Amino acid sequence: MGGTRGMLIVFEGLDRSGKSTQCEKLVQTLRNEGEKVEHMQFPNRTTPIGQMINEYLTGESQQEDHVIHLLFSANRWESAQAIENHIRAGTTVVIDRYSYSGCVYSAAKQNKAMDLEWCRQPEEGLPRPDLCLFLDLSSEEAAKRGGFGTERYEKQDLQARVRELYTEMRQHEDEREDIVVVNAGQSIEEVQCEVLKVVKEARRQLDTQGLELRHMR
Ligand code: ADP
Ligand code: FDM
Ligand code: MG
Repeated sequence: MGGTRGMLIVFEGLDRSGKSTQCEKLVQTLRNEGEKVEHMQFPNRTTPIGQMINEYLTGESQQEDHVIHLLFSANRWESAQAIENHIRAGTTVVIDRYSYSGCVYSAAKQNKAMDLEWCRQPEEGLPRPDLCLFLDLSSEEAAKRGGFGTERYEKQDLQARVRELYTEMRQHEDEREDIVVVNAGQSIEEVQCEVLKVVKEARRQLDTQGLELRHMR
């Protein structure tokens, strides 16, 4: 894979849909092909904001719903310039969760006016992924991969709403264009193979169109 700029590739999906597994594999595959690749994940729990998010997720602290939403977004903004710099320098950035998680998990709380549209606002201006691979798995199938952990959002009813909202989010024209649904119920190798095919096709399109890095709008 050549090209003048790096790609911005995001993995999304429910808990245990295989995001971390597939992120790792894609990063390795692309690196083996000689591509420069940066592997990131959100939340990035290493920054001061990320530590606040971590305490919230583990239940050590409480946050008002709007406040934690904005902290998750701020945690992406902290890395926005670094992401752009990598892409412009020809490094592909592969990210485990991004703005899509930011919107659907907050909107799933059903806190009055905090709908998808409200939740999306602070994301506007962030680097726009060239491709979002949505690893699609029912919450029942996900449950077979091990019980829920102890973090705040690992609850059946919330997960079910999150899955519906991921679908609803694809009504936004940019999201419809960027998100590719992959059946995450296949074997790890089959998912990996499909992911790679989709990534190569996106790379081809980007190269033929000479597309600049865009921003969320
Ligand atoms: P996520 O990051 O989306 O929460 P993980 O990649 O951590 O998901 O995977 C969750 C669990 O499911 C891990 O134990 C992993 O080994 C397993 N797993 C991942 N992909 C598959 C797959 N395609 N089929 C079966 N098990 C899988
Ligand atoms: N999450 C993640 C959000 O609620 N908003 C966000 O912006 C992001 C990036 O945090 F429950 C939620 C989604 C998930 C948790 O879990 C992070 P992992 O296991 O680190 O992906
Ligand atoms: Mg994970």
